[in-house]
Amino acid sequence: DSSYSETTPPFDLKTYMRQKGNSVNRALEEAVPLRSPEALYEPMRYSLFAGGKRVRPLLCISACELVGGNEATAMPSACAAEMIHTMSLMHDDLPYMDDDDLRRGKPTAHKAFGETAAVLSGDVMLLLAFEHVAAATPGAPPDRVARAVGELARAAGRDGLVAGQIVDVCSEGSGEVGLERLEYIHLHKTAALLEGAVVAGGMLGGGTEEEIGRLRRFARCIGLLFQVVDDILDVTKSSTELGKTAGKDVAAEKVTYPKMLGLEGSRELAEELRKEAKEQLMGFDPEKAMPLVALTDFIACRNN
Ligand code: GRG
Repeated sequence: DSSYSETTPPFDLKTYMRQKGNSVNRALEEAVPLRSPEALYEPMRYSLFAGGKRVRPLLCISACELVGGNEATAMPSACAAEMIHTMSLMHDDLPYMDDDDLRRGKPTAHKAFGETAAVLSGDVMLLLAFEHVAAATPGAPPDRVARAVGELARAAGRDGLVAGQIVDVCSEGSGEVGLERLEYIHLHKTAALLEGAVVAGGMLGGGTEEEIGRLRRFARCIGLLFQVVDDILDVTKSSTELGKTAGKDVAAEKVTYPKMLGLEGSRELAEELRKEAKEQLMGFDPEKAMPLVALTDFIACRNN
Protein backbone atom coordinates (compact mmCIF):
# COMPACT_ATOMS: atom_id res chain seq x y z
CA ASP A 1 0.00 0.00 0.00
CA SER A 2 1.38 3.41 -0.95
CA SER A 3 0.62 4.88 2.47
CA TYR A 4 3.36 2.78 4.04
CA SER A 5 6.97 3.85 3.93
CA GLU A 6 9.49 1.57 2.30
CA THR A 7 11.17 0.95 5.62
CA THR A 8 8.02 -0.57 7.15
CA PRO A 9 8.56 -4.35 7.32
CA PRO A 10 6.00 -6.34 5.32
CA PHE A 11 3.18 -7.68 7.46
CA ASP A 12 3.01 -11.47 7.66
CA LEU A 13 -0.71 -12.19 7.92
CA LYS A 14 -0.25 -15.95 7.82
CA THR A 15 1.91 -15.92 10.95
CA TYR A 16 -0.37 -13.36 12.60
CA MET A 17 -3.43 -15.51 11.92
CA ARG A 18 -1.72 -18.66 13.14
CA GLN A 19 -0.45 -17.07 16.36
CA LYS A 20 -3.62 -15.17 17.22
CA GLY A 21 -5.72 -18.12 16.08
CA ASN A 22 -3.83 -20.38 18.50
CA SER A 23 -4.42 -17.94 21.37
CA VAL A 24 -8.10 -17.80 20.49
CA ASN A 25 -8.32 -21.59 20.41
CA ARG A 26 -6.65 -21.86 23.80
CA ALA A 27 -9.03 -19.26 25.22
CA LEU A 28 -12.04 -21.07 23.74
CA GLU A 29 -10.78 -24.35 25.24
CA GLU A 30 -10.83 -22.70 28.64
CA ALA A 31 -14.11 -20.87 28.13
CA VAL A 32 -15.94 -23.98 26.91
CA PRO A 33 -14.40 -27.02 28.66
CA LEU A 34 -15.99 -30.43 28.39
CA ARG A 35 -18.10 -30.69 31.52
CA SER A 36 -21.41 -32.05 32.68
CA PRO A 37 -23.99 -32.26 31.17
CA GLU A 38 -21.97 -33.56 28.23
CA ALA A 39 -25.09 -33.59 26.05
CA LEU A 40 -24.80 -29.80 26.09
CA TYR A 41 -21.04 -29.35 26.01
CA GLU A 42 -20.12 -31.97 23.41
CA PRO A 43 -22.13 -30.42 20.54
CA MET A 44 -20.84 -26.96 21.52
CA ARG A 45 -17.22 -28.10 21.38
CA TYR A 46 -17.79 -30.24 18.29
CA SER A 47 -19.04 -27.17 16.42
CA LEU A 48 -16.59 -24.67 17.93
CA PHE A 49 -13.55 -26.76 17.01
CA ALA A 50 -14.68 -27.87 13.56
CA GLY A 51 -12.18 -25.68 11.74
CA GLY A 52 -13.61 -22.17 11.51
CA LYS A 53 -11.30 -19.44 10.22
CA ARG A 54 -11.71 -17.35 13.44
CA VAL A 55 -12.18 -14.15 11.42
CA ARG A 56 -14.42 -12.50 14.03
CA PRO A 57 -12.09 -13.07 17.00
CA LEU A 58 -9.09 -11.84 15.00
CA LEU A 59 -10.96 -8.69 14.02
CA CYS A 60 -11.94 -8.06 17.63
CA ILE A 61 -8.38 -8.42 18.90
CA SER A 62 -6.88 -6.35 16.06
CA ALA A 63 -9.37 -3.53 16.62
CA CYS A 64 -8.64 -3.49 20.36
CA GLU A 65 -4.89 -3.39 19.75
CA LEU A 66 -5.29 -0.70 17.09
CA VAL A 67 -6.73 1.76 19.60
CA GLY A 68 -4.16 0.94 22.28
CA GLY A 69 -5.73 -2.01 24.12
CA ASN A 70 -4.27 -5.48 24.47
CA GLU A 71 -5.12 -9.02 23.45
CA ALA A 72 -6.14 -10.17 26.93
CA THR A 73 -8.76 -7.44 27.26
CA ALA A 74 -10.28 -8.31 23.89
CA MET A 75 -10.09 -12.09 24.26
CA PRO A 76 -13.38 -12.80 26.08
CA SER A 77 -15.28 -10.70 23.51
CA ALA A 78 -13.31 -12.33 20.70
CA CYS A 79 -14.38 -15.74 22.04
CA ALA A 80 -17.96 -14.51 22.49
CA ALA A 81 -18.12 -13.41 18.85
CA GLU A 82 -16.97 -16.89 17.78
CA MET A 83 -19.46 -18.58 20.12
CA ILE A 84 -22.31 -16.47 18.74
CA HIS A 85 -21.18 -17.15 15.17
CA THR A 86 -20.95 -20.89 15.83
CA MET A 87 -24.32 -21.17 17.55
CA SER A 88 -25.94 -19.28 14.67
CA LEU A 89 -24.50 -21.86 12.27
CA MET A 90 -25.79 -24.72 14.46
CA HIS A 91 -29.28 -23.23 14.35
CA ASP A 92 -29.04 -22.22 10.70
CA ASP A 93 -28.28 -25.84 9.75
CA LEU A 94 -31.41 -27.22 11.44
CA PRO A 95 -34.06 -28.93 9.28
CA TYR A 96 -36.60 -26.12 9.75
CA MET A 97 -34.03 -23.49 8.71
CA ASP A 98 -31.44 -24.26 6.03
CA ASP A 99 -31.59 -28.03 6.49
CA ASP A 100 -27.92 -28.81 5.94
CA ASP A 101 -26.26 -32.17 6.61
CA LEU A 102 -22.68 -30.97 6.32
CA ARG A 103 -20.78 -27.99 7.69
CA ARG A 104 -17.07 -27.48 7.12
CA GLY A 105 -17.01 -30.97 5.64
CA LYS A 106 -18.37 -32.65 8.80
CA PRO A 107 -21.89 -33.72 9.77
CA THR A 108 -23.82 -30.75 11.17
CA ALA A 109 -24.49 -30.66 14.92
CA HIS A 110 -28.06 -31.90 14.59
CA LYS A 111 -26.92 -34.78 12.38
CA ALA A 112 -24.24 -35.77 14.89
CA PHE A 113 -26.18 -35.20 18.13
CA GLY A 114 -29.86 -34.81 17.27
CA GLU A 115 -32.02 -31.71 16.87
CA THR A 116 -32.83 -31.11 20.53
CA ALA A 117 -29.16 -31.19 21.52
CA ALA A 118 -28.25 -28.85 18.64
CA VAL A 119 -30.92 -26.33 19.64
CA LEU A 120 -30.16 -26.39 23.35
CA SER A 121 -26.37 -26.40 22.93
CA GLY A 122 -26.71 -23.41 20.63
CA ASP A 123 -28.92 -21.66 23.18
CA VAL A 124 -26.51 -22.24 26.00
CA MET A 125 -23.52 -21.12 23.94
CA LEU A 126 -25.29 -17.84 23.16
CA LEU A 127 -25.85 -17.23 26.85
CA LEU A 128 -22.35 -18.36 27.77
CA ALA A 129 -20.91 -15.83 25.31
CA PHE A 130 -22.34 -12.90 27.27
CA GLU A 131 -21.63 -14.45 30.65
CA HIS A 132 -18.02 -14.90 29.59
CA VAL A 133 -17.52 -11.25 28.57
CA ALA A 134 -19.25 -9.99 31.71
CA ALA A 135 -17.31 -12.25 34.07
CA ALA A 136 -13.89 -12.66 32.51
CA THR A 137 -12.79 -9.39 30.85
CA PRO A 138 -9.54 -8.14 32.42
CA GLY A 139 -8.13 -4.62 32.20
CA ALA A 140 -11.24 -2.69 31.19
CA PRO A 141 -13.53 -0.57 33.37
CA PRO A 142 -17.07 -1.95 33.88
CA ASP A 143 -18.75 0.68 31.69
CA ARG A 144 -16.67 -0.41 28.70
CA VAL A 145 -17.46 -4.05 29.37
CA ALA A 146 -21.17 -3.22 29.59
CA ARG A 147 -21.00 -1.38 26.26
CA ALA A 148 -19.22 -4.29 24.61
CA VAL A 149 -21.86 -6.73 25.88
CA GLY A 150 -24.62 -4.46 24.56
CA GLU A 151 -22.89 -4.15 21.20
CA LEU A 152 -22.52 -7.92 20.81
CA ALA A 153 -26.12 -8.56 21.93
CA ARG A 154 -27.48 -6.11 19.39
CA ALA A 155 -25.30 -7.64 16.66
CA ALA A 156 -26.64 -11.10 17.52
CA GLY A 157 -30.26 -10.10 17.88
CA ARG A 158 -32.54 -7.29 16.84
CA ASP A 159 -30.02 -5.43 14.65
CA GLY A 160 -28.12 -8.44 13.41
CA LEU A 161 -28.23 -12.20 12.94
CA VAL A 162 -31.79 -12.86 14.05
CA ALA A 163 -33.25 -9.89 12.15
CA GLY A 164 -31.33 -10.85 9.00
CA GLN A 165 -32.34 -14.49 9.27
CA ILE A 166 -36.07 -13.79 9.60
CA VAL A 167 -36.06 -11.42 6.62
CA ASP A 168 -34.04 -13.97 4.65
CA VAL A 169 -36.38 -16.84 5.50
CA CYS A 170 -39.46 -14.72 4.74
CA SER A 171 -38.00 -13.70 1.37
CA GLU A 172 -37.41 -17.29 0.25
CA GLY A 173 -39.39 -18.25 -2.80
CA SER A 174 -40.91 -14.76 -3.06
CA GLY A 175 -38.94 -14.24 -6.27
CA GLU A 176 -38.83 -10.47 -5.85
CA VAL A 177 -35.84 -9.81 -3.65
CA GLY A 178 -34.25 -6.57 -4.86
CA LEU A 179 -30.75 -5.30 -4.25
CA GLU A 180 -31.95 -3.33 -1.23
CA ARG A 181 -33.42 -6.39 0.50
CA LEU A 182 -30.35 -8.42 -0.40
CA GLU A 183 -28.19 -5.77 1.23
CA TYR A 184 -30.41 -5.70 4.34
CA ILE A 185 -30.05 -9.45 4.71
CA HIS A 186 -26.28 -9.39 4.37
CA LEU A 187 -25.75 -6.33 6.54
CA HIS A 188 -27.65 -8.18 9.27
CA LYS A 189 -26.73 -11.84 8.78
CA THR A 190 -23.07 -11.32 7.99
CA ALA A 191 -21.83 -7.76 8.52
CA ALA A 192 -23.45 -7.15 11.92
CA LEU A 193 -21.40 -9.69 13.85
CA LEU A 194 -18.17 -8.64 12.15
CA GLU A 195 -19.12 -5.09 13.15
CA GLY A 196 -20.00 -6.18 16.69
CA ALA A 197 -16.64 -7.92 17.05
CA VAL A 198 -14.66 -4.95 15.70
CA VAL A 199 -16.57 -2.31 17.67
CA ALA A 200 -16.53 -4.30 20.92
CA GLY A 201 -12.76 -4.59 20.50
CA GLY A 202 -12.47 -0.86 19.88
CA MET A 203 -14.60 -0.02 22.89
CA LEU A 204 -12.69 -2.33 25.22
CA GLY A 205 -9.39 -0.97 23.98
CA GLY A 206 -10.46 2.53 24.97
CA GLY A 207 -11.02 3.96 21.47
CA THR A 208 -12.46 7.47 21.19
CA GLU A 209 -15.99 7.88 19.80
CA GLU A 210 -14.47 9.07 16.56
CA GLU A 211 -12.23 6.00 16.33
CA ILE A 212 -15.13 3.70 17.15
CA GLY A 213 -17.19 5.38 14.41
CA ARG A 214 -14.44 4.77 11.88
CA LEU A 215 -14.06 1.17 13.01
CA ARG A 216 -17.82 0.71 12.61
CA ARG A 217 -17.79 2.01 9.04
CA PHE A 218 -14.73 -0.12 8.31
CA ALA A 219 -16.51 -3.22 9.63
CA ARG A 220 -19.66 -2.58 7.57
CA CYS A 221 -17.56 -2.45 4.43
CA ILE A 222 -15.71 -5.67 5.17
CA GLY A 223 -18.99 -7.30 6.21
CA LEU A 224 -20.56 -6.65 2.83
CA LEU A 225 -17.28 -7.47 1.14
CA PHE A 226 -17.29 -10.82 2.95
CA GLN A 227 -20.71 -11.64 1.52
CA VAL A 228 -20.05 -10.41 -2.01
CA VAL A 229 -16.93 -12.60 -2.08
CA ASP A 230 -18.95 -15.51 -0.68
CA ASP A 231 -21.44 -15.17 -3.52
CA ILE A 232 -18.67 -14.92 -6.11
CA LEU A 233 -17.07 -18.06 -4.67
CA ASP A 234 -20.41 -19.88 -4.92
CA VAL A 235 -20.41 -19.22 -8.66
CA THR A 236 -16.74 -19.89 -9.31
CA LYS A 237 -16.58 -23.08 -7.20
CA SER A 238 -17.23 -26.20 -9.23
CA SER A 239 -20.78 -27.53 -9.23
CA THR A 240 -19.60 -30.81 -7.71
CA GLU A 241 -18.29 -28.90 -4.73
CA LEU A 242 -21.57 -27.05 -4.38
CA GLY A 243 -23.52 -30.29 -4.51
CA LYS A 244 -21.37 -31.70 -1.72
CA THR A 245 -22.18 -28.85 0.69
CA ALA A 246 -25.88 -29.48 0.91
CA GLY A 247 -27.05 -32.24 -1.31
CA LYS A 248 -29.47 -29.81 -2.94
CA ASP A 249 -29.21 -27.07 -5.51
CA VAL A 250 -28.60 -24.17 -3.16
CA ALA A 251 -27.39 -21.88 -5.91
CA ALA A 252 -30.62 -22.14 -7.86
CA GLU A 253 -32.89 -20.82 -5.11
CA LYS A 254 -30.63 -18.17 -3.55
CA VAL A 255 -30.57 -14.51 -4.52
CA THR A 256 -26.94 -13.49 -4.91
CA TYR A 257 -24.82 -10.55 -6.01
CA PRO A 258 -23.67 -12.28 -9.22
CA LYS A 259 -27.32 -12.86 -10.11
CA MET A 260 -28.12 -9.19 -9.50
CA LEU A 261 -24.96 -7.53 -10.78
CA GLY A 262 -23.28 -10.20 -12.89
CA LEU A 263 -19.87 -11.69 -12.02
CA GLU A 264 -17.95 -8.66 -13.29
CA GLY A 265 -20.26 -6.21 -11.49
CA SER A 266 -19.85 -8.19 -8.28
CA ARG A 267 -16.08 -8.14 -8.59
CA GLU A 268 -16.18 -4.38 -9.09
CA LEU A 269 -18.37 -3.97 -6.01
CA ALA A 270 -15.93 -6.11 -4.01
CA GLU A 271 -13.05 -3.91 -5.13
CA GLU A 272 -14.93 -0.74 -4.13
CA LEU A 273 -15.75 -2.14 -0.71
CA ARG A 274 -12.16 -3.18 -0.14
CA LYS A 275 -11.00 0.34 -1.00
CA GLU A 276 -13.65 1.99 1.18
CA ALA A 277 -12.76 -0.26 4.12
CA LYS A 278 -9.09 0.69 3.90
CA GLU A 279 -9.98 4.38 3.66
CA GLN A 280 -11.58 4.15 7.09
CA LEU A 281 -8.26 2.91 8.46
CA MET A 282 -6.25 5.81 7.02
CA GLY A 283 -6.59 8.00 10.11
CA PHE A 284 -4.90 5.41 12.35
CA ASP A 285 -1.20 4.78 12.85
CA PRO A 286 -0.35 2.85 9.62
CA GLU A 287 1.80 0.28 11.38
CA LYS A 288 -0.86 -0.49 13.99
CA ALA A 289 -3.51 -0.68 11.26
CA MET A 290 -1.58 -3.35 9.35
CA PRO A 291 -3.44 -6.37 10.76
CA LEU A 292 -6.84 -4.90 9.82
CA VAL A 293 -5.56 -3.87 6.38
CA ALA A 294 -4.23 -7.39 5.85
CA LEU A 295 -7.44 -8.98 7.15
CA THR A 296 -9.38 -6.86 4.64
CA ASP A 297 -7.22 -8.24 1.83
CA PHE A 298 -7.69 -11.74 3.24
CA ILE A 299 -11.48 -11.35 3.16
CA ALA A 300 -11.32 -9.96 -0.38
CA CYS A 301 -9.02 -12.69 -1.70
CA ARG A 302 -10.04 -15.74 0.34
CA ASN A 303 -10.99 -18.90 -1.49
CA ASN A 304 -13.17 -20.60 1.13
C1 GRG B 1 -29.95 -16.49 18.07
C2 GRG B 1 -27.83 -15.26 17.46
C3 GRG B 1 -28.91 -16.16 17.07
C4 GRG B 1 -28.90 -16.65 15.78
C5 GRG B 1 -29.93 -17.47 15.17
C6 GRG B 1 -29.82 -18.95 12.46
C7 GRG B 1 -29.64 -17.50 12.68
C8 GRG B 1 -30.33 -16.85 13.81
C9 GRG B 1 -28.87 -16.74 11.87
C10 GRG B 1 -28.11 -17.29 10.75
C11 GRG B 1 -26.92 -16.46 10.51
C12 GRG B 1 -26.00 -17.03 9.46
C13 GRG B 1 -25.97 -18.49 9.18
C14 GRG B 1 -25.20 -16.18 8.84
C15 GRG B 1 -24.16 -16.56 7.85
C16 GRG B 1 -22.84 -16.08 8.37
C17 GRG B 1 -21.64 -16.46 7.56
C18 GRG B 1 -21.09 -15.47 6.63
C19 GRG B 1 -21.04 -17.66 7.74
C20 GRG B 1 -19.74 -18.03 7.18
O1 GRG B 1 -18.74 -17.46 8.01
P1 GRG B 1 -17.21 -17.90 7.96
O2 GRG B 1 -16.76 -18.01 6.54
O3 GRG B 1 -17.30 -19.36 8.55
O4 GRG B 1 -16.43 -17.02 8.86
P2 GRG B 1 -16.19 -20.24 9.29
O5 GRG B 1 -16.58 -21.66 8.93
O6 GRG B 1 -14.83 -19.89 8.78
O7 GRG B 1 -16.34 -19.95 10.73
